[in-house]
Amino acid sequence: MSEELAEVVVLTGAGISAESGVPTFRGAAGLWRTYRPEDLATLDAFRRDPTLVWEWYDWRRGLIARCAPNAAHRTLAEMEQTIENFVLITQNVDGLHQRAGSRHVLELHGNLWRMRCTMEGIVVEDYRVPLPSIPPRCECGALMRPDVVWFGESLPAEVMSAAYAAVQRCRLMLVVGTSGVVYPAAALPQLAHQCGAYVVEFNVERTPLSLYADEVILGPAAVELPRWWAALISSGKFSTAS
Ligand code: BJW
Repeated sequence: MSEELAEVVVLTGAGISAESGVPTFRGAAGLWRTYRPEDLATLDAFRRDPTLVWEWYDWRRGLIARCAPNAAHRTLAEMEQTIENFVLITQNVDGLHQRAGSRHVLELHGNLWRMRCTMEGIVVEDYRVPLPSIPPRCECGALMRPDVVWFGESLPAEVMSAAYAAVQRCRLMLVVGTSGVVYPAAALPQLAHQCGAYVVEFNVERTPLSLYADEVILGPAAVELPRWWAALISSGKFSTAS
């Protein structure tokens, strides 16, 4: 592997799953056009109406269960196999990176295929669609909640510190399909830029993160990311035999 690619970090957002059929949050067809985040994606909302919140998550789980990973997810899985020091950080909760074959994924905002006991904190995986009863309850009788990070909640500390460490030492950062407005995830590309990494953004439009990008590649991630990776391999800068 060439020295330039010694440390590669990728940050993904909802846009990478758009061509799989998973709705993004913002933009014309985004979830937040139809649903208010304060009604569905905060702890207060859950305390007020856990049934409503779970119905929404159950609907999303059903939708995502019918979606398959696309060429961009598969490209990142291939990159993980090929690049020795490769770190994939995602804001997505859909699990499509893992279904594409990525083994090590730093999930900043959790995963909607897991639920957590509101009393004991026990986390369980649950792939049932639809859920047999809403809201689901733990064996201890307490309410379960989706194991995701809502607005106003802290991101998992260990995941966040692993992400910061990787970003600070990386030489190349790819930023794929995120609007770059949700913090602290949105601060990572700027940090990479400040630490001297080469930052490449993939999005269908420019974002606030474009300021920190050395290259902005406009177009659908499922087309542009595989194309970029194929060009890199064929440029000879990078050998898959390494
Ligand atoms: C394509 C494409 C294609 C389309 N190809 N591209 C600093 C400044 C301001 C505010 C804050 C701040 N620090 C913290 C805050 C508050 C808040 C925040 O950021 N608010 C802003 C929105 C104003 N942050 C938080 O509350 C976070 N917690 C926190 O900071 O804790 C610390 C703390 C705790 C207690 C007290 C005090 C401090 C938590 C944030 C949690 C976000 N949760 C969600 C929901 C997850 C669960 C679920 O899914 O239900 O995470 S919100 C939602 O946004 C989801 C996403 O992961 C996240 C980011 O969205 P993303 O991925 O960027 O998607 P979109 O839709 O926004 O963009 C899609 C992009 O794709 C677009 O650019 C398209 O153009 C592009 N695209 N098709 C390529 N085919």
